[in-house]
Amino acid sequence: MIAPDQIAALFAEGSGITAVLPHGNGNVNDTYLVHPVVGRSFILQRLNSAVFHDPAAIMHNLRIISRHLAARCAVSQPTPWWRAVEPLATSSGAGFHADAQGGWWRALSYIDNAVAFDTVQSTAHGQEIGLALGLFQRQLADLDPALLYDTLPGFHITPRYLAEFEAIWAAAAPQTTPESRYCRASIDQAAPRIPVLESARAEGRIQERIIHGDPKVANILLDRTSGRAAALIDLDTVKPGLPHYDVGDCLRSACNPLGEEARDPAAVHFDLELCRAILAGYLAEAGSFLTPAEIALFPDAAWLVAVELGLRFFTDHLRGNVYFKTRQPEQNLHRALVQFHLAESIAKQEDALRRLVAGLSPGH
Ligand code: GN1
Ligand code: MG
Repeated sequence: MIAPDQIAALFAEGSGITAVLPHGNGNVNDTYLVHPVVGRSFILQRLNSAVFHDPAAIMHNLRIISRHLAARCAVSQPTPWWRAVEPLATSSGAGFHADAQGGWWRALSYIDNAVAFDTVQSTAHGQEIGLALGLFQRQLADLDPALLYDTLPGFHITPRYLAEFEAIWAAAAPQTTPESRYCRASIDQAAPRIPVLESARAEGRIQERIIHGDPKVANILLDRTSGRAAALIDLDTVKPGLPHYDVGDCLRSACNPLGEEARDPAAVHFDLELCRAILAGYLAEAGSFLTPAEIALFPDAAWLVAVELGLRFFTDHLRGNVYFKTRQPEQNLHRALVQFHLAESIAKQEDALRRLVAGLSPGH
């Protein structure tokens, strides 16, 4: 594979490179932090071409989104810590670099003095996570969706993942391990409720807005000094969609204190107090544009996105790990177990979760 050091130089405006370090734990793209001899550090990424097929569309969206966020901040800077990621061109002005092996590379501004975690560290952290998501959605609420390409058609349409899973399951060798059986049983149990959001959309009860698509804890930066929300990163899936997929993804990630790679999946649980902090932070920003009917579906969204991600991991396991990066062959099965246990924990606490959401609804 082509060394990232060679590519880094193309974005470094003629400067030499001091270091190129692997950065973060993303499951899709390869990410590096680059320190040039002269100038600011930046992020270098090789896009996963098995996932993203149109790097020019991705870079186009990124330019539109970062320009819009910067314009919103110029009119009204929401907090002193809030910043936006910007795409960086190569020294010859290109948006991305295609290497000789078909890899696509791009560079992004590095938000310095900021930090992200894989799990929520405190209720204050939870509140900032929620606030960041609400702020991001609010700042993009007036961006014309027609300006954005759909970088990943079908992303976050849960019934589509169920259909894909069933097709792969039917073609796969019989699965007999207790882990696979638990996943299969979880899916069977979840199936009747899987259309919950898509039905609400079809009936006109909820509407599309511009969403982030991947607001997991690790994609939300905090200012190191103040601990306050600094930025959302990983903007490749920003596009029109149901805000519930954002809320659900954020909750399924942030209310799971043991994390996505929990050693013991059966111990995974959904933490209601973290959920309260996250939604309080989120609604402080997003409460201004969401309707009560939208908010009432947040409990369903948390459960649904855990199921959806479980389906995606389990399907990828059955397919031979072609989408999510893995370090061990059983890793996607393990990740699926974590999400299905999380969904089970959410379902068990459903009444309390509904009361919590009702109590936080603006105007309650
Ligand atoms: C992937 O790229 P990363 O690691 O932030 C995935 C998300 C999943 C997440 C689970 C484009 O996100 O949908 O929720 O893994 N991104 C894509 O960790 O599929
Ligand atoms: Mg990503």
